[in-house]
Amino acid sequence: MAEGKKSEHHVFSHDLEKVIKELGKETLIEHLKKMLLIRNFEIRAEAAYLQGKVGGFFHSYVGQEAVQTAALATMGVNQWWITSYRCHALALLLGAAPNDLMSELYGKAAGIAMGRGGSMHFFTEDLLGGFGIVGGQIPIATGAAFAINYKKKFPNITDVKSKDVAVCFFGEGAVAQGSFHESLNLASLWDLPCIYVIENNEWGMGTHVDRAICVEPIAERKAPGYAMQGYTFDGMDFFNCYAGFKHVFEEMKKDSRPVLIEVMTERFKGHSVSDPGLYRTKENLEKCMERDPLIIMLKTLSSFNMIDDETYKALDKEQKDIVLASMKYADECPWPDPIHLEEDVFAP
Ligand SMILES: Cc1ncc(C[n+]2csc(CCOP(=O)(O)OP(=O)(O)O)c2C)c(N)n1
Repeated sequence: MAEGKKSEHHVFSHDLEKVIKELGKETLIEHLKKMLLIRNFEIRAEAAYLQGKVGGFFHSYVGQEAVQTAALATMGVNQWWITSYRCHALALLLGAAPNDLMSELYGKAAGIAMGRGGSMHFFTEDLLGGFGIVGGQIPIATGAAFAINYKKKFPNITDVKSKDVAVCFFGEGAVAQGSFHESLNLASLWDLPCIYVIENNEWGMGTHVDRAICVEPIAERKAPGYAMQGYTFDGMDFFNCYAGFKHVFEEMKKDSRPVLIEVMTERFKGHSVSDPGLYRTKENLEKCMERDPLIIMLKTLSSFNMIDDETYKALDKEQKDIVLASMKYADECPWPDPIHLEEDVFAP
């Protein structure tokens, strides 16, 4: 990257003791359990893929667990949520049952999309979907934020839910798309309560961010161009993300101004299950894994005497068992009847 195009990130500064005190041991353990569920789900579903039980695409969220867990911990389920094809974690966090999600991956009738959507198309009542088109979810989140304001203006409209914000996750690869820039322009122009979250894991398939995006830090430098606030969070640290999302959420409830956040994170796996990641050195990956979000969470909670290694292992096993049970469930589920194949298809 040419000189001047890259400058230092200013990571949101947080008060760890304040976050620990605010959430308390019980709630923090619940969030740790969610991160462990995501990790176990991803690892075992990928193993099932390699055994030929799962078809289609498969993009793992391993390494990025702290980001969406912290966002949900701050804003709660009742917002509009939307993300890319890397969508398993968000569905789990929004309360989808592991059995239903695993069955979807297995292509079974009991799947959350009746086995017709697969890995990239998880959804719930509040999750507007996983999206396969890079940047495709950004205008949809912008529209959801528009609906939030519209409902406030016309409260008698009964078929639109009341929410505070729309939260849109996408990779740094999507920042080069026109849909990103058009959405930010409209969101700023119309004061739409949308939180745009760039999950910068440095790689868009095999392309490094330095070869794809013209300036860094992305949010800090691009947001002012749309008269928006831009932030950088440490995506490996649940506590930093929690404090950052909380700040943004509280500000947005006051002024309804959109916000752009760049979360610095790492994916520990290839882009998808079929990517051996040959563009990345083993040393680089090992270095990134030293900042595993689960280990950071464990170490932090241990330093506040909230957990010990034995308890952590027991929690991990508990979540692993939930996932193993979901695999057994999916295995035993019937296949969908082909007669349903064309149902719910809205394209003309
Ligand atoms: C419009 C469009 N162009 C290209 C692709 C192929 N593609 C799929 S994922 C991807 C990389 C996206 O990387 P990033 O946005 O950083 O997200 P990440 O996979 O790292 O989460 C590309 C180019 C696509 N799906 N959609």
